[in-house]
Amino acid sequence: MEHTPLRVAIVGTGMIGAVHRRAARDAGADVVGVLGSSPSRSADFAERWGTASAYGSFEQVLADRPDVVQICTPNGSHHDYALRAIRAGLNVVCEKPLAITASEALELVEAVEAAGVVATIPFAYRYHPLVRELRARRIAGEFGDIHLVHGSYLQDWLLDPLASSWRVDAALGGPSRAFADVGSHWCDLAEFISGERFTAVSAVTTIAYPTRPAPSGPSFGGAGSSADAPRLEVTTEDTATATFRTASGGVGNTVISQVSAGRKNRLWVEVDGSRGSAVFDQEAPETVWLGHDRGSTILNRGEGDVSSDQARLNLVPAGHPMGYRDAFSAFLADTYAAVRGEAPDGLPTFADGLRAARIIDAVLESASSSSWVDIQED
Ligand code: INS
Repeated sequence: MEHTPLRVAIVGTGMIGAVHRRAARDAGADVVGVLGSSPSRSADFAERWGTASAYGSFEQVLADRPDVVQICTPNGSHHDYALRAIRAGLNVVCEKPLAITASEALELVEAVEAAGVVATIPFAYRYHPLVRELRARRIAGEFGDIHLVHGSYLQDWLLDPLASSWRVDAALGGPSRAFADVGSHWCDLAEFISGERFTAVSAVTTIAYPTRPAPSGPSFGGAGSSADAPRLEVTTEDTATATFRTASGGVGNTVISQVSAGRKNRLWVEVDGSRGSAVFDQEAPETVWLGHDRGSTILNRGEGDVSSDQARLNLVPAGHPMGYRDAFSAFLADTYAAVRGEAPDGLPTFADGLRAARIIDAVLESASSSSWVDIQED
């Protein structure tokens, strides 16, 4: 059915703001305005992105009454922007982490309930068709009882000791970096595919370099830095390893890093059960590995008995590669469907963002106390 396009405002013009803008258009929205870190940056991006409005302030965003506000600013500002938008009765998409503490994330969830708005978080990897295929097969019992969930999310952009950005500055990025930025994706995807719930964690974190150049450039975006820039003391982790207990008595394990040479977005989840195993690899999302009693097979997207959940997300015929951009726009399309009153299955909401914030808090607490920490439930 054709709908009148929803009016979307984008707050933040960095790398992820650009992803939101493109995906919003792919999902059929009208991107009506942009707020950057300064009026001139708003004007610059309004021209580049072809939006009608270049907002001078967040008040102007609220006054424009867009159908959805998409928040893509540094982590430390998410809570404030999201809360103001929710209290103004606007629907929100907010980047992860929702807030830099679990208690602030809980405040957002409560505000969403009070306001009755739609509020989602881009755990967009849930929208790869083969992720849905594995989830559907797990629900149908193909893998049996899940006793082990493991994998990693590895990047290398902070291997360079001169690399810096707001993400490295705890005042802007929050007390967790690698785990909040990409470990949160791993946990969400691992629980989504496996259906397991992590109940407690034992974590170790490390920092590769004690100082980095202080980030320069616009606080919403740029990764600028130089050798003679003032030094910033680094207090957030470059690596985290975490072992989890699962609700059904199994175990989970992940390795999270932003200092692993050659790794870009190596998000990888393996689920091992009593009847079979499965692997999803984000850098090769058109195939999954299946382990079974006869050995192993590679399943291509679109092949075999395609689940209805996979079929819904298969936008192009098998053999024409789909990927990150399609997953992101499918996530936004479901967000917009929810704004229109539908209830799409598997849509990541602020409740999932709170879940991630609680896991992040527990990881940091475990690492600093060298002990097992329970992950808070409702
Ligand atoms: C990654 C990736 C993730 C995003 C992270 C980023 O490169 O694009 O989807 O959430 O912030 O570091």
